[in-house]
Amino acid sequence: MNPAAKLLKSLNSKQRAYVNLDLKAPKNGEYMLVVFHLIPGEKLNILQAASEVAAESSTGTNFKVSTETAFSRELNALVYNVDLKRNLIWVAYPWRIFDRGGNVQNILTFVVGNVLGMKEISALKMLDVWFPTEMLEHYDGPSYTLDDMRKYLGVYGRPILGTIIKPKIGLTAAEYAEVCYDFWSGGGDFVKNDEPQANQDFCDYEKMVKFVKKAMDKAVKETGHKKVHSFNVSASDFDEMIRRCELIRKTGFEKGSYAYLIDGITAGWMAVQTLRRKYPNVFLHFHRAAHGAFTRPENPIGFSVLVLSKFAKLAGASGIHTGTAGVGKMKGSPDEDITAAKNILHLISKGHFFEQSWAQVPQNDEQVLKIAKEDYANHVILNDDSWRGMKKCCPIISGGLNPTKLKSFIDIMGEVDFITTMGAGVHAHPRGTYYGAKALIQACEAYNKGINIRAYAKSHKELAEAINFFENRKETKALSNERS
Ligand code: CAP
Ligand code: MG
Repeated sequence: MNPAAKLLKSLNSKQRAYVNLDLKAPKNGEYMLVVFHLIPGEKLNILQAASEVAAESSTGTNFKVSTETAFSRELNALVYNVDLKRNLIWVAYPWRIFDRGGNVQNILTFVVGNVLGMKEISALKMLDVWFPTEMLEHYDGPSYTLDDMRKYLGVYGRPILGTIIKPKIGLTAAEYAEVCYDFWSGGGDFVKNDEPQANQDFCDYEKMVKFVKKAMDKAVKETGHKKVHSFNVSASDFDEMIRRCELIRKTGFEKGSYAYLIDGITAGWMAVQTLRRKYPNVFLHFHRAAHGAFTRPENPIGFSVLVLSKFAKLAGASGIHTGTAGVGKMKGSPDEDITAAKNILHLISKGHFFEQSWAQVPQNDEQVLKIAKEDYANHVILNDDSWRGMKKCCPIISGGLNPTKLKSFIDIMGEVDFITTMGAGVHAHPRGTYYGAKALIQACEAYNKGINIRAYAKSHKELAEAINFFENRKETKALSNERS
């Protein structure tokens, strides 16, 4: 028997309606499942606090109300397991309580809304969430993916190598585009606006877009390689966000050469889903600025990087920043960041507590798979996995990285299917952005050839300078303008 069962007697009648430690088959497809770390507040025991969380995050409030009905009680979230030693609770949410039409914002308002502010808890952090196959088909999931970007760029077998233009803000539109050109001509694939870049008076948005196009055209012509720019379209309201998207689209960027970046937490989930639905053929880049308030390991109240990343995938992000597992400048760990990265990348992957299958056709549904196999008329279905499951969501690895750290991260990640963006790691190179890009490319070449970067640096000057600077903090001679 569940050791928490002895606490059942301590529940009042309202609380009892939100607990079922004998719930049969929580994975029967009816429920979205959640694990919280919970420390009770207000002298409650963990089961009392857990039932209050289940109530407030589904149908209830702090007292049993006379207006509830037999049907409304069917919609109660249910605490179905408790780990007294680790202060963990498992809650099953009948997912029919959520707004129809694939609305992610609504789910979050339920499960990490009021409950984070309740007096009945002193710690409440959502550590993992599990979506049943039956629920997945109601949510968009990613449309334009890293695979599409790879095809456009012709880049395989290595990470997409990117930068963020620095200083974070303060360059004019022309200066901004110059730095883009330097990075792309140095061999980089992908440039992003920084998360606060918008339409500041010293860097007019329209001019920035136009100059970036010129810089991209020049770099593509000179290098013979396609390039991508991720434009921050976060704005004061949806009309302005769409205006920026349309402006980019109408400046002549070909499909695949631009992405839309959204500050998903400060701009909000409606903005994320609006972009996913209006522009399914554009890479949707979810920047997670402000996520630390919820996800930092030392924060007792909030949710994990894994939970944020899974909801971003459900909402249709093509990629989301998942952290550098502590290799870079931000707080993080392999357990947090790599778990999140792998979980959104693969069709089936382990989380902290659940194994998530993003398949929409249950793997054992032979009948459907047989029909699909025989469905020659629509062979395209078999080539496009989206009918079978949610497409991959790309981990975007950024924050304090530089060429000397690339291998350390890849070794922890164990694979190269991600985008990495390095800001200072490129623009702080002693000889500037162009050489910083070259050093990044060389570090990746060294990795792919299985050569230690110090050995590789013996015949690659830009990498040697990067190692000197970033590892030994040895400033080399003043910036030289001539390009070797
Ligand atoms: C990185 C960055 C990114 C962070 C976000 C910055 O710049 O542009 O926004 O990576 O963190 O502004 O810090 P640097 P995360 O490369 O110069 O650090 O990816 O963890 O969400
Ligand atoms: Mg940034």
